[in-house]
Amino acid sequence: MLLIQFTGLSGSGKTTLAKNVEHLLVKQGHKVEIVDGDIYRKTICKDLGFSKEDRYENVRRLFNVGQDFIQSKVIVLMSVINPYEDLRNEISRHNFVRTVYLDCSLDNLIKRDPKGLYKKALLPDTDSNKINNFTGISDVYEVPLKADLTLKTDSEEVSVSTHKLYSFILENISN
Ligand code: GGZ
Repeated sequence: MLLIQFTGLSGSGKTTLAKNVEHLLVKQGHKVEIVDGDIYRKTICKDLGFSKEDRYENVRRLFNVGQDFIQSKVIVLMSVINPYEDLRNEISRHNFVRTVYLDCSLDNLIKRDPKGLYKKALLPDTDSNKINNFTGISDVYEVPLKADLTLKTDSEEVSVSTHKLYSFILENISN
């Protein structure tokens, strides 16, 4: 049983790494489910925004979804920003949970900005374009104090982070 709770800023590589390790694990015959905040926010979490209360509710709902998959021996990759230390600790009290921190500097994220979200948080074209409460810019991100694995996604190749995560998962799967 294993549920990985990712934590990291928007654009830090959560979805990419989750998809890469999913591919490797499935090739080895494992069952894997990615529980991605960006996707579930369009379905069971579509009533939620980005206030502290809503983020707590979002992460808790996704954790519940993840727990259902865990029962059927699926490795769960919970791909969410997950910005609060308290909530991460609440989740990591379960013995099948591991916390993986994707550490990428804000400078780098602002430079990369593939979806243009940082621009909309910092320098929107119009007021109506502005993203408020954007994690790392106008909302808090609490750096994890005790992640089980930290991946420096701004200084190492994607393939290196992928293999570190893959090895970590294989070491941590239990029945
Ligand atoms: C942070 C936001 C925001 C704000 C929209 N703050 O990188 P993405 O775009 O594709 O994924 C991010 C996603 C964050 O949802 P989570 O469910 O992971 O957040 S949390 O764990 O804090 O509940 C980002 C996009 O939504 N997005 N507005 N204001 N990210």
